[in-house]
Amino acid sequence: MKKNTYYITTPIYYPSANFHIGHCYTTIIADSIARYKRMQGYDVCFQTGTDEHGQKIATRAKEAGLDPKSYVDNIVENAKDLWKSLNISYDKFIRTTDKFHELAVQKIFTKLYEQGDIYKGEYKGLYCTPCESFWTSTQLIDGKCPDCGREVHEVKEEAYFLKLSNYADQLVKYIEMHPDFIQPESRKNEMINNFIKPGLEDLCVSRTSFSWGIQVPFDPKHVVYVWLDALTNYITSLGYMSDDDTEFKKYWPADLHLVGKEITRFHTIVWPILLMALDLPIPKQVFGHGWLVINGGKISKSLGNYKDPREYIKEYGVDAVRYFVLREVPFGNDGTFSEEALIHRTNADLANNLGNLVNRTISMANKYFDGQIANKHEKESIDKELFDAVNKVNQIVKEKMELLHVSEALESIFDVLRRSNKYIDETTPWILAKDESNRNRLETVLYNLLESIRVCATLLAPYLPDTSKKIKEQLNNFESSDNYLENNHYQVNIPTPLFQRIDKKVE
Ligand code: ME8
Repeated sequence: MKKNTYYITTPIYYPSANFHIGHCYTTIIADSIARYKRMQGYDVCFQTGTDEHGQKIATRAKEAGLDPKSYVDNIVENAKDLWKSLNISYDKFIRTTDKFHELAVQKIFTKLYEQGDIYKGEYKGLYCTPCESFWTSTQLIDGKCPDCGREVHEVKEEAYFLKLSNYADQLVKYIEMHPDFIQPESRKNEMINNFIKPGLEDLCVSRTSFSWGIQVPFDPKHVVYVWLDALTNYITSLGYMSDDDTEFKKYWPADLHLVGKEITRFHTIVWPILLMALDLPIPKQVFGHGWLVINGGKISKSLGNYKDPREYIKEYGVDAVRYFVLREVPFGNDGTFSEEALIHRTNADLANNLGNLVNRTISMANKYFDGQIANKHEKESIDKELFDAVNKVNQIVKEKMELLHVSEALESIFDVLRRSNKYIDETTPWILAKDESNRNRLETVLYNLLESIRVCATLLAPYLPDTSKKIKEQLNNFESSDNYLENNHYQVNIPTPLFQRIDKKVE
């Protein structure tokens, strides 16, 4: 049977400096969604990558005394290592310096030129180099770039333009007919009211003032504007405009482009218009999430106000970092990253709630039954609430994940863990253990707890893959049903703590 496909992407990040926790944020969320969809049986293509051309990279490379390609090679290697240490399960990693991408971009540019969607003119205007964005004077805020607040400078050059204006009506119609296309809702209104309705100016899509980019094939003093180069990554990686477009036919249109809010504009205006001009289907959804901020400000490569995320992984464990990022910020909003908050979350949820539950239950199974537990079916009414919680949670997770409410999906699993800890307090196994006549009830109680832990571990796999695996190893049970089973059987291992409590004070 043919499986349903699911194509999910992160932005392709600028390798202008090593990545920070903000890049990890998007990538970890995308990874959890990709893993969740795989668990649901989808044929998933999860793509990330790097956006390597443009003036900003060229300048950085020069400052570092390297040619641009060697400069980005180092950063890409570092990024791949970071993704490995975060257990990011991407299927594809595209670099815009990949030859197949460069060739496809040239073909796309030529096609759009030949059919009249791209034309030659003169560009006079304002440019923000860090954002690689053009602005009109009315779009500036206090004379500065409205995205990053930095200086813009005037540029004047012969350039090619993409006729965005030709497609504005079609775009508005598309957005109105497809309410899920731009999410969350607030961003959709912002796009329509602030950008599309006031009128779309044609977009400058080539530059002549620097050479680190993809050459316009029929006019080689021009390089393709970095955003046109970058956006098309989502289709070139699948073989669009190449000899083998099997994957393109299989996975396109994308199900989800996950992006930060500041680049929603490119993904919901420029990108669909490019696709309309190419006569290709529009992605099903663009989700523009909020930012992780540090001390009230955006974490920024150019401000350098951050630590290498691997330091947190080394100190607190990969799943502590994944959990924090997934759980702390309601998806769509901004959230604050701090080491203190990371420690707090790890202690409260991972060490106390999850870790203690697993440790206490497996210890008791060993202590009272040499680790061998079967269901003795000696139920009591007090069990009902736990059963209900365990049997409902997969449905809750499913509903939350369909809305991309990842934080709430995780919360619902942790509610069951909390409920299970409460069940230990209610059933007091250590008191049951004192009386031989309670033996079957005691075994039933431990069985119920092991089933709850197993179901939660199964559901946690997309978010905390290492921890999920460790729990299943400790349970010595890899049954993947996400419901309470009546006749499972356990021969548990000796428990080892999943998370250590962290007592460190952060300055
Ligand atoms: O914009 N909080 O690359 P970029 C949350 N190359 N997410 C953050 C973040 C933060 N503090 N900082 C960065 C580009 N991100 C282009 C993209 S796509 C065709 C081209 C994440 O390196 C977030 O996803 O500046 C944001 O959109 C992206 O990194 C920007 O990465």
